[in-house]
Amino acid sequence: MPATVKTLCPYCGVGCGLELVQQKVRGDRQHPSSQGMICVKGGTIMESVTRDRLLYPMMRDSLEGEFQRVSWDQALDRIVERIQVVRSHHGADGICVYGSGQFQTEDYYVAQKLLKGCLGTNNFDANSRLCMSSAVSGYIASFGSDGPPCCYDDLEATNLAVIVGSNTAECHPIIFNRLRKHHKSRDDVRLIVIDPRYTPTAEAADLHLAIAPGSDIALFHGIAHLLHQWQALDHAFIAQHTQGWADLLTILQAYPPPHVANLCQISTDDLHTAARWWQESDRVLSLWSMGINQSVQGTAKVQSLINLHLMTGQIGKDGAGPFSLTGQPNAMGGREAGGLAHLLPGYRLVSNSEHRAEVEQFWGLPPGAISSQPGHAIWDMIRALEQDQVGLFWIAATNPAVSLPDLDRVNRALRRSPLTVYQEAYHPTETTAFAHILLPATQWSEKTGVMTNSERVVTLCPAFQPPLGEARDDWQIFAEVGKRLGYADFFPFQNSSDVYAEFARLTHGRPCDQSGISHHALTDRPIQWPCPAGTAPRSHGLRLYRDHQFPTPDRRARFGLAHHHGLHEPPNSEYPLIATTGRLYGHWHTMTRTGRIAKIQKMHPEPLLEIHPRAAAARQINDGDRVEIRSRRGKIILPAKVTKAISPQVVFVPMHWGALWADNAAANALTDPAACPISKQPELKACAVQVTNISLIPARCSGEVVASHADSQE
Ligand SMILES: Nc1nc2c(c(=O)[nH]1)N[C@H]1C(S)=C(S)[C@@H](COP(=O)(O)OP(=O)(O)OC[C@H]3O[C@@H](n4cnc5c(=O)[nH]c(N)nc54)[C@H](O)[C@@H]3O)O[C@H]1N2
Ligand SMILES: Nc1nc2c(c(=O)[nH]1)N[C@H]1C(S)=C(S)[C@@H](COP(=O)(O)OP(=O)(O)OC[C@H]3O[C@@H](n4cnc5c(=O)[nH]c(N)nc54)[C@H](O)[C@@H]3O)O[C@H]1N2
Ligand code: SF4
Ligand SMILES: [Mo]
Repeated sequence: MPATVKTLCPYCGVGCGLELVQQKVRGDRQHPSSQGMICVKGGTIMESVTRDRLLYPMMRDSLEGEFQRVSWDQALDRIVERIQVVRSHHGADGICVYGSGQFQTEDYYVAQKLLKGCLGTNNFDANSRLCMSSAVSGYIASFGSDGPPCCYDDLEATNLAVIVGSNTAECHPIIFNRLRKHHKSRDDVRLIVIDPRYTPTAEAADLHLAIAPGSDIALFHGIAHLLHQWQALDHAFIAQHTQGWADLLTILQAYPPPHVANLCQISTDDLHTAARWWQESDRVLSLWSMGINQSVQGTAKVQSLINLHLMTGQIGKDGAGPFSLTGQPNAMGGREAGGLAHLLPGYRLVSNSEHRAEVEQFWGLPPGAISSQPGHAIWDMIRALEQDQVGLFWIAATNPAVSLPDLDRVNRALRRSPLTVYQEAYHPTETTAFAHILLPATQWSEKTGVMTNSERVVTLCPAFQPPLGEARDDWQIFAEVGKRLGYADFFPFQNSSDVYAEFARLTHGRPCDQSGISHHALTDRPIQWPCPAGTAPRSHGLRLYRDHQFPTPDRRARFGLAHHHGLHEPPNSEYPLIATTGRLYGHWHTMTRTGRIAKIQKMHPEPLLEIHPRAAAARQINDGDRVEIRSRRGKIILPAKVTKAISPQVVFVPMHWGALWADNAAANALTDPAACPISKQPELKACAVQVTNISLIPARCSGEVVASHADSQE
């Protein structure tokens, strides 16, 4: 390993620069996004990277069989043979690939070329479907293109930060640090947090709106209603740069303050305060993540928030704008590379014939080679598995047996797959149980590639230690399969730098233009896009839409025109509480890394259920009692944490603990796969549940009693 290595933290979308000196991690002070700061996850990353790794390809004939070590040739031949059979018998749409925002951009790009180009199926989706998909569709619907318009310098330039459905303090800690420092140091800066839970983020707020889950659209429309009533709008901006205002105005009439206060379960005073602060602030920055995106109205929520910025001209200037906080380290790069079933590289759409033609020409494919049908989003893949329409299911860099909603149904669907390939870094994970072929992947630190963070800054992550065992880079595996299928000309890459160079050329002229970026240029410093070839690269401070020209046909932004619908599964007498799910500061997703780090295990030793004292008292639940949480789809058993940090009608379950880490604790045993019809992002933030204290049941016969209790509820 070289003496000092500069790279990017492979956890969250903040994208902090790391510096490794003799295997020790510290923040890279020169990185523009993080300025030397890191959190506990970045600081402990080196402790997990070599533990419990998948080292060799392995295969088995059935899910009941034992895995046998095989050579790469054997594994790849089996996959190639299968692809050929599926193509000739069912057509290429019988092949489904499910990837991840933890890929590097090069991995994503090569997979798109293989699937959407060579094979002619758009059935490539990623876990970003569960994460950023509503932000993508909201940006596209409002602005004409994906792309967060803001940058982190806005955190220090704003007068009012509105954090919506984001526990920034725990999930994007370094963004939160930058914002909190600015907030503390200035009297003219305010912070509003909108979240049903009183999170560590909410603790820092001047105003916390503990709205009822799923009521965000009502709140945004309520604020808009007041801004209109107070004549606090930017009429010039509305007239020159937007479309749909008259229709929105009609909708807003239906959201007078008392009605909104009732829908959101907040006081009209608090609603007035929020609107007043928006009116009084020169520069309003909104920051959002899963509390908005993971909803049956995800796209409409994003658009309703953007509406507020459009009607007050709060976009395209320092310290202002709607800013989605990206979850995974390279979900942004995935979007740029076209890594969802309806996208093509360079922020292009499968449904757009010009976009398809551009990509076909660039890849040297005949016209019509790229299918005009958007591929299966992940839940469509699950449905296709249920209907035996999938001949090959290929999962990479995600752990769907923990992270997808309605796990019981997912597990049954996965069992139907005739051949599942699982391309992973660790062994085992919960998903290993559903695989026939395991392919060992190199991960961060062992492969070179780029990642783009939430503010569009692209950072090079170099390999600084050798691959373990026989692990290969994800992009190499996809390229090798392409070559063996007879597409060698399409994969001429010697290394990932070649891959990136080709991808960067394909972004030329697009909103995410990075044709001026290369691995070589990134060895000096990170570069923010847009960066067209021939322009001077900048590492930070770029904002989109400064000229108020939006990438729609008439250059105008669109107002979102949706009413508040509420939850897909409202509470009732049988399931009276809303379970929401999310994250804790130390753990990362399904714990494949953080579960192996002692410091983090100590921080969060076990799963838990957060429940309000009133809801607990009504069920005779004391702190630490074992409780059963049951939804229409499944049940789990967790120790109760009785806390006022949550609304009485809501309980919170962390998403982290899958079957390998705790018995009966997976949040997704409960969750609802119902999804936003536009973004197809599921409602992971709310499902109706009942909660019962089972610690009163004597331990020695609890299993039996739990079972009979279960029966009586059905
Ligand atoms: N520590 C840690 N950090 C992470 C991750 C991790 O696993 N661990 N994962 C990364 C990834 S991929 C992602 S996507 C991000 C997620 O980052 P966040 O979105 O900040 O995290 P969550 O905990 O999923 O959910 C955020 C908040 O939404 C609130 N919420 C629930 N329902 C509603 C609602 O109806 N309206 C509103 N306004 N709020 C609601 C929840 O109470 C919760 O506090 O974090 C990233 N960073
Ligand atoms: N209930 C509920 N469910 C949720 C959420 C929620 O808030 N609530 N959030 C959703 C969101 S936003 C997300 S992003 C997902 C996250 O859920 P998952 O996608 O399941 O996330 P991880 O556990 O991070 O899984 C990533 C896997 O990739 C492996 N890996 C790491 N690097 C590499 C690599 O370079 N190559 C390969 N091949 N493998 C690698 C890791 O070992 C790990 O097993 O969960 C979603 N599910
Ligand atoms: S804030 Fe995110 S990117 Fe930064 S060190 Fe922590 S996990 Fe890594
Ligand atoms: Mo995410």
